[in-house]
Amino acid sequence: MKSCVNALKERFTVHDLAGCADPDALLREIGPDIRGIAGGKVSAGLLEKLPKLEIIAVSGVGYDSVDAAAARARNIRLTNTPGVLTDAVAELTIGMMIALSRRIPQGDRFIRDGRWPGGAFGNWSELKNKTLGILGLGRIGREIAEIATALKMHVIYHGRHQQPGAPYPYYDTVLEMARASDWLVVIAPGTAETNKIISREVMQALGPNGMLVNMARGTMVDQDAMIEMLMLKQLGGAALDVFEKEPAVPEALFGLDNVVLSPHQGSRTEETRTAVGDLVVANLTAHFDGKSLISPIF
Ligand code: 8YV
Repeated sequence: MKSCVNALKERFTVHDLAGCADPDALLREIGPDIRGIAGGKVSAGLLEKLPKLEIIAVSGVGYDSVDAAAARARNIRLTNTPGVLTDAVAELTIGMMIALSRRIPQGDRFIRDGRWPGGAFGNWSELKNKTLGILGLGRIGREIAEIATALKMHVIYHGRHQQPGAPYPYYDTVLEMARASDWLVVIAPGTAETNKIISREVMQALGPNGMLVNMARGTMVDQDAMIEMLMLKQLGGAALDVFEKEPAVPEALFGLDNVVLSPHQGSRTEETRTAVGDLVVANLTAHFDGKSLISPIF
């Protein structure tokens, strides 16, 4: 975000590693002096080239792009941007659900392709009275639950722990929750623990009328099994904002009419990316001013 880079430049000497032609050459030159990172992918290999690194400020809520264990081992601080993107992601989630249940992108194509005069588009399904299983009742999950409740859906959830005071039935396993769900929204952190948590078995439990919505990380779904099941109509549909190896999206998905695709844009609004950038800058500034971090992971 331009406003974030400008704000950083006011206070720090900024180098654009992601946008430069020869990152290795730049790293050799400036790596030994770098004390902070704003956003980006941070591997253990990159960390080795940055001996003076003190802080990594991730521009998003998920920090799976950072080797957090390697950073922690060196006492490097890590921050993310919780809170400021909650509403944008929740809005898009509900938008993707309505788009899939009513086939909104497909209806748009139907008209553009001149197919309407040839016959009606068809009757689809609505969200009202359906059961929505939420995997991950964190900030975003709770916001989705509230909007879904207003849309007259019945919310249930699974996560690592039952949440005291949450007004929705809790399921001990994602499999049990999938059995009870018409819709399953994935909105938990992508970690080693949640890798492929949406397995073939879970999708079978969701079933031929079940709808899968992934707003978290592509790695959390068995993507090959999902594609096969969508093709065979063993899974009713999928609304996907994230994929296993972005920006590569399997072409097998392109021809499926029970799928809605989105290019990882949950938090991509001007308002939210500005707020995310502001929080990145605020964390870095706090650190180098010797003040408490605003949103530390550690
Ligand atoms: C970011 C996200 O765009 O916050 C997250 O976890 O997925 C998105 O908001 C992404 O992490 C890239 O920075």
